[in-house]
Amino acid sequence: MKFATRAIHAGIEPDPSTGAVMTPIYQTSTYAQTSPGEHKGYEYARTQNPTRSVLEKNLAALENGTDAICFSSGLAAQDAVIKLLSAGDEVLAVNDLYGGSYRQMVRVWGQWGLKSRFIDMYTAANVENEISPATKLIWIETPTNPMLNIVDIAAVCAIARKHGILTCVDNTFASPYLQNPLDLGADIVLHSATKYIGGHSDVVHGALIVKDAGLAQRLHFLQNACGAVPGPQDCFLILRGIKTLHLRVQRACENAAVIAQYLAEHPKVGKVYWPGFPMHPGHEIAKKQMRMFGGMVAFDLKSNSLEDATKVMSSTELFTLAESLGGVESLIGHPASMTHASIPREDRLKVGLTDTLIRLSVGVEDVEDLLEDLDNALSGI
Ligand code: P1T
Repeated sequence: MKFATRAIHAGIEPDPSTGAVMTPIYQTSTYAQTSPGEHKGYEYARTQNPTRSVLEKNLAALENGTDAICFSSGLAAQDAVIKLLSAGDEVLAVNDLYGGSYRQMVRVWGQWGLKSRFIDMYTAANVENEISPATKLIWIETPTNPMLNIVDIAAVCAIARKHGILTCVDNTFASPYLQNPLDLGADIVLHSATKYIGGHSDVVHGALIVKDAGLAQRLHFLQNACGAVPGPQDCFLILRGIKTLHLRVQRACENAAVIAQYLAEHPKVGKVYWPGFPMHPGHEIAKKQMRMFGGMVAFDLKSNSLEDATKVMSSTELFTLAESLGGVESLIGHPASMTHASIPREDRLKVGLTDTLIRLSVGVEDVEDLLEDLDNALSGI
């Protein structure tokens, strides 16, 4: 089955008890047993919920995996992956990533004796040089948040495999429609389904997808033992969002391409970050591993003035100033003070994340209106 068909049908059957075509919201915390241990496969809703089970089957199919394990947020999903490790182990993570992912690794897991090192992964060979005997997990995010750098998933995962190191790819910025890391050799795919997968900015949700039975079993255990599970209503909303994932992401990518080009030609705009530009250092790899180049664009102003950047971010009308991304509506954000404020300034600057960088999550509105909105905002500085 092709992607669009899988998005709508994979794992989804009419409800066995009523024939309901749309998966019902099983709003229950427990299930009746006929005698102790005799039940219909469902015992307690932290462990299993039918709405969640349908979503997990669907997500596994979208990432070409065998199992998906859903969580109450993307960061709860990350928390479960890191719990596969032990004190003294080391995570090698890409040096440009969501600020909350960094914060959890450093400020939470650091206290439990886990070391995280943030390295340049844009040349795969560099990863091999950085591996130490303690390295047990390689953490890839691609495209990265917010600089839109590209990591060669196949090359880095091949290196990791040679050294017996687990790999996790945060595929949030691409979505399963654009990129499927398990096919490229990754062990675990992570999504903040809050973003493109949900697609409507109305739910916080996370998921892990794997294709190894042992890994699936360990992650299912952690999901149940630690308990950061999503509620059935949230699972329903994510299932509903997925039905249009391919249409939404396709349009967001088309709009982002037009906007990136417009920004690159604007006299007041400095550097524009978007992997679809042929001169982007990761362009060839992006072409190889992604279906399109994504709906995220970041840029600096030529003036590098915080006052100007603030004015632009405060004066758009269709682009709402807000954290998050991947919804149908366009958002504008200031990584230095919002999504990446928990990363030390000197580390942000090392990867080019300036105090004035502006990030766009391009939605699926009419691109002419989006261009006019940006044009109005830029003409005010
Ligand atoms: O917010 P949550 O569902 O817990 O997901 C965290 C997360 C994980 N990975 C990536 C790449 C992310 O971008 C995020 C969340 N990011 C934002 C809220 C943001 O505006 O960048």
